[in-house]
Amino acid sequence: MRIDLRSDTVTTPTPEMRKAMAEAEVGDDVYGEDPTIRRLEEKAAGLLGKEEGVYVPSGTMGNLVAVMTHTVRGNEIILEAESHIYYYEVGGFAVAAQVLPRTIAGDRGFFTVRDLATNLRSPNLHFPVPVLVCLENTHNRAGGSVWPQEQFDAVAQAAHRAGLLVHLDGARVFNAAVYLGRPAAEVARHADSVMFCLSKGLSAPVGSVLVGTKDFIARARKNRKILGGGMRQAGVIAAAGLVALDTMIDRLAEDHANARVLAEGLAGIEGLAVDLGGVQTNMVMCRVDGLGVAAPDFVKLLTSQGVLTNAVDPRRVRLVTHKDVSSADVKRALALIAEAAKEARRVA
Ligand code: TLP
Repeated sequence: MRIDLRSDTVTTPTPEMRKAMAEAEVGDDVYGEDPTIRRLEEKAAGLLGKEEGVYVPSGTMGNLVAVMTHTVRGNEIILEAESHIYYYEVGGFAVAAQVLPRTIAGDRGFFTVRDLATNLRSPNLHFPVPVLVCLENTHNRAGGSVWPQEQFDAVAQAAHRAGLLVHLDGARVFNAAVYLGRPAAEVARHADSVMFCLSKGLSAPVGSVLVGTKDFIARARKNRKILGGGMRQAGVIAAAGLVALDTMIDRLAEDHANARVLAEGLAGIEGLAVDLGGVQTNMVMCRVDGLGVAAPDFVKLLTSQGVLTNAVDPRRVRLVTHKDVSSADVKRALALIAEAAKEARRVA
């Protein structure tokens, strides 16, 4: 049996989710008549401490709707240079929202109040108007790192003082909350809007929720419609999202514990290197250059052994734990990876 460590997006719905999906009460959500979606949106808003929510098909659409709703054409948005919105969302902010990015190089995905201040140019005829700061927690390309809460709050408050709004790409905000031992509402307290995914560690098959003020969500609904995200009787999938929020948040701690074991095991394999201090949630970034092979080649070798991973750049492989990877799978994966590393070193 293969062990799929490519992403927590590969998780499959639980039996309880499938049952809830089969029995979901539905209606036409474009008319606001799907009771299951309405329940999901309310619950999501409550958990994040915001007024309202809107269900969207994907995290990418949730982030894009947020950017479209907070900005007008020609505005500037400020993002960390390796952020998902900037790096992995096909430049949707430029295509659909027609805004310009200003990127800040972060440390483990985070930047400081000072970094923000340096990047906020004083108003000038020549400059686009900055209106939005996007933060990511946990930070994907930094390896699932969690913003220190004081730093997150300080940056968000500094953005507000400068008259900017704050959007949180909280695809994995519940992983951050579990790591910090705080409610997600507290983690996201200073964000004006938050997008989080039901379809990652929480294991629902589809969907994300964007939350914010009542007025923001009303405008976001229109932008979701523009993007074709009005999904009619989507209560059948939202039902799984409700089960995810009821049953899958606390168990993320298991994924974090498995990631820690995985990271420590990898760090002990000759030719591999892991920054153990950076492993906080369910991801491990593993440097493979010590093997003398490029990350995509090592990924191919691992795949042939039944261990699925992703290369995130020429030197790093990402491994993600989730509910369909047990602690026994982690042990087995480590043994297979150790063999593959030996083989890679032999041929290099
Ligand atoms: N991330 C995926 C890939 O796109 C890289 C993954 O496997 O990790 N924000 C963050 C921080 C994300 O990690 C992702 C997905 C998204 C947004 C987009 O979510 P979806 O895939 O639902 O569009």
